[in-house]
Amino acid sequence: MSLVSIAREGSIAVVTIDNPPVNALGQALRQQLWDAVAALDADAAVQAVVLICAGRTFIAGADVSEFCKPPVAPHLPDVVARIEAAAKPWVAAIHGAALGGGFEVALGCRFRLALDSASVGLPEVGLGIVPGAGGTVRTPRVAGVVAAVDLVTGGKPLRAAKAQALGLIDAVVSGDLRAAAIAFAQEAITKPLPLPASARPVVAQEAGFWDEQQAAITKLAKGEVAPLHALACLRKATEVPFAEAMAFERETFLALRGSDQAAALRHVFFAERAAPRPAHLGAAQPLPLRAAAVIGGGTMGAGIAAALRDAGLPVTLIERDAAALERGVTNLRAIFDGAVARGRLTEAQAAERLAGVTASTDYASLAGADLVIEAVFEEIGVKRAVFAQVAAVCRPDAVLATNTSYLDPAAIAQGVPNPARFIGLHFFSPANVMKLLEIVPTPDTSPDVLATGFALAKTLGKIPVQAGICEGFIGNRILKRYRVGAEALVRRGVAIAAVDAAMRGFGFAMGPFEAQDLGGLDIAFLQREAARATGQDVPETLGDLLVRAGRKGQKTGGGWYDYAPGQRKPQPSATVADLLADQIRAEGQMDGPAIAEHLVAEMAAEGQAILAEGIARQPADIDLVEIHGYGFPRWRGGPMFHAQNRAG
Ligand code: 3H9
Repeated sequence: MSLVSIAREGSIAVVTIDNPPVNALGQALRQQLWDAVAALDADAAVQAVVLICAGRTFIAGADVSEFCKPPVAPHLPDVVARIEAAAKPWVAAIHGAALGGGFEVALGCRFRLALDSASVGLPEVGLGIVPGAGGTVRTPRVAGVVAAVDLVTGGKPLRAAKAQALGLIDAVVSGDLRAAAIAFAQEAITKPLPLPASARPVVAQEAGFWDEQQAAITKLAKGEVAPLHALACLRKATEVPFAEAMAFERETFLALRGSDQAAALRHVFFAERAAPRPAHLGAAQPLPLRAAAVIGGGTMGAGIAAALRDAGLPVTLIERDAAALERGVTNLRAIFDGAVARGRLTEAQAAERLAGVTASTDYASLAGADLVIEAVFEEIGVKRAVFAQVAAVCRPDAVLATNTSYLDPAAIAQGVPNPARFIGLHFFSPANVMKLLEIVPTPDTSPDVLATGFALAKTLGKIPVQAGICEGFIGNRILKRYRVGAEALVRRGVAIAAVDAAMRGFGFAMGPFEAQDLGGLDIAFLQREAARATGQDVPETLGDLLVRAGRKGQKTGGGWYDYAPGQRKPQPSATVADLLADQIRAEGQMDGPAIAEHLVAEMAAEGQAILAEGIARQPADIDLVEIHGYGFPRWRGGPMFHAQNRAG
């Protein structure tokens, strides 16, 4: 099959790659590119070559699905070298994204031209590898060492204008990219050519620069190894000749490609891409979402409203009275102000986001909404009363969603006319930041409404995972098991701080007890109390003992730990040791890795139960929930992937 075609515009050849969906550099494409260079070198009528791609993007990188197989020639570094050494200058014409191997091909071209909407980058560290076709060796020669360190170790793509300012792109154009690239090439051949990237000098840095970078990256990486290897490759590129640095990069790339971390990150890469389009949705068609509404302006409701506004949807915010509404708008304003303070939004953008919110205490303002998301107090009577009012004013086809995290959405939907349009949409706090959206259909939810939940996730830039109905759905159910497991270790005599340190050592930002202190112990306590009040047998937890003693976490000055006033650093607590003393048996210690493996195995065991009950559809969904909702280290692949790998 032909993935590469060649056309002529006078003395300029236009090489077009057409390898949907993202022009990834599989073996066949590499071979055809190699052959194209040879053919054009041999063609005396050609003076320059434009390399352009069909479809949605320039080359998005190496074909990641080939990474679990042995490499087959021609290898990408050789293809890039072949383009760089071509007898005629090549001009990369970039639209969409030039990523990884795609950008490395562009760096092999003598010139790079990009549409103003395009981006370029070296995201390989996100896949647990380093660039393997010269990215770490050519980038510092083209853009300088500091920019190269950012691009390669951070993995974040740059917009065309920024890339041009750094020298990574020669020209940014708008409109007809092909015509602009041909004109650029025609002009370029009238002037002396710049040196190829490999022949450009690179400025060596002081050892102190590399030490500083290493310290900063180690802190951020929390056990992820690729960014540090990427730094080592960049350092090498400044210290040894080009060919030697290329050999070092290749060796590092191949070693990492076969590593556990890379396998885990590939698993997450493909799981994330499969998540928005689960096969079982079949031909179901999402309903149009033009206007949304949120009931409740607390932390969750305001966060959801902000997420909807960030996606450009007009939002109606409903609260029960003027004072509550005022608080809701204040919460929303605080979110946008925070984004301004962090440089994410301009003042004008923040004002525009807020202006798109219609705040009201009158349910009648929901008449035009396509989607209403309820985020009120977690009490079934309150929620049912809300939906009675919502249903009375909304269009009969408006999608009605509850953001409940523990209640049964089917029970909340009781009494709602046309329950086929009812669904659970469980956001995670802060809802405008956290990527996970658990989608919980009831037995009555129609396929189109389910598809609408997935479409909403895409609009909001979130990762959707479908969950069945059980207490806590997927994520909070596993969280409960994790916490029970952590408490069981403490009862066996493992120090609270040792459990937290072990989970940080595994790659979590926080351990289970520190996290509870931050979020507050009282919410889960109240849930257990409510269950006890209905006669359920809910054993007393260690957390219950702390809450009963007034220790609800950081907000009360202490929970599992003590906190000095105004400080967030947890200090082991003598009070807690006293409170829990008669619950703790001194059965011996476990080391950090053993603690972490034990608790992750607990999560995976709950995950297995969840799968067996049909609450989750596949193990990868559970991994996505844990990674995007609960801080499970991405480079470990999620609890199910981790458990499966250890088992076999
Ligand atoms: C690399 O380049 C290593 C080199 O340095 C060294 C080599 C020696 N491979 O994301 P989407 C599939 S490492 C295979 O939904 P969008 C994806 O699975 C690579 N498949 O599209 C999906 O398949 P399906 C460095 C890939 O428009 C379909 O394409 N590059 C690859 O939202 C659509 O994907 C990267 O890490 C791939 N490289 O976003 C870039 N990429 O339809 C990774 C995508 O069957 N890619 N697929 O589910 C991206 O970031 C986005 O795909 C992109 C488009 C922004 C390009």
